[in-house]
Amino acid sequence: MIIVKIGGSVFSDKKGDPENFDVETVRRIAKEIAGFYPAEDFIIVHGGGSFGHPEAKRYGIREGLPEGWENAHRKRIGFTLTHQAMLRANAKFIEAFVAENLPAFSVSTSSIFITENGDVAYGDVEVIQRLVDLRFIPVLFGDVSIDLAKGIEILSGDQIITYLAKMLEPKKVIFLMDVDGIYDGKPGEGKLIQNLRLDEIDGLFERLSCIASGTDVTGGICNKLREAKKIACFSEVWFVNGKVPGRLSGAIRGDGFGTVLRE
Ligand code: ATP
Ligand code: IP8
Repeated sequence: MIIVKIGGSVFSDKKGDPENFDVETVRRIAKEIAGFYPAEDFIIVHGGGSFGHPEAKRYGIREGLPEGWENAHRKRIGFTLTHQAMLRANAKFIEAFVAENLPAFSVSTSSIFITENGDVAYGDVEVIQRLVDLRFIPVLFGDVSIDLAKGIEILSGDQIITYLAKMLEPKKVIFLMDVDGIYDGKPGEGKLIQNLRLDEIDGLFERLSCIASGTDVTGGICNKLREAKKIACFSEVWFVNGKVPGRLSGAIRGDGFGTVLRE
């Protein structure tokens, strides 16, 4: 089993118009996956990109559910609208995969996961495992979540993958990004790290100014690396450029260009 995270930066321009979707890139990613399916099982998780993030920010979903009817009511509406935006992104993914003759099946993240401060506290992976057993390709997504501590939260696609990797032990997790892999500085300034060992990650946190060993890192590449550090205990982790044709196939085969993180 291979889990592929399609980052928001790959399928949309996060700084562009709301709900922009790069259908050509997603069709090409689906085509690359079709080259390995059904010999290989896949689970897809996609990020929020220009769909979930603007709504989540507008309504301050990460602040949780406040006291007082009026404020809480506005947040409930925002919670619903953020989820609907993600459902629209997800529908576009399913359409693109089905157009490449892949049995992609939408699994609504917020219906099977409950978080505690953004990390998965409960997850029902039975449906996902059975879909895979039946040769479907489950497609999950970063989403809103019911949260045990804050009432409501955002569950990032990267956090979902950590939980799935722990429960399902895939042989590989592949993060598709809009850069060639993990750099030891800002992309464009730093050097691409092609081979990364688990015991080198804490040093990288410091170099990238993420807060030391990981508990307080926020967003972006730091959050991705924090999750990757956990995933690497269960599976090989690849970071490759999803915008460049062939890079995903290379990571699936194991001879790709990008960053590979091993224990
Ligand atoms: P999302 O989490 O919304 O789905 P994503 O998976 O595409 O998005 P981001 O959180 O946007 O990923 O993180 C990837 C971005 O991190 C890249 O676009 C890159 O520009 C930026 N970045 C910053 N520092 C680094 C670094 N040292 N190595 C690699 N990428 C970096
Ligand atoms: O882009 C965020 O998921 P991510 C999902 O994987 C929402 O972090 C709803 C903003």
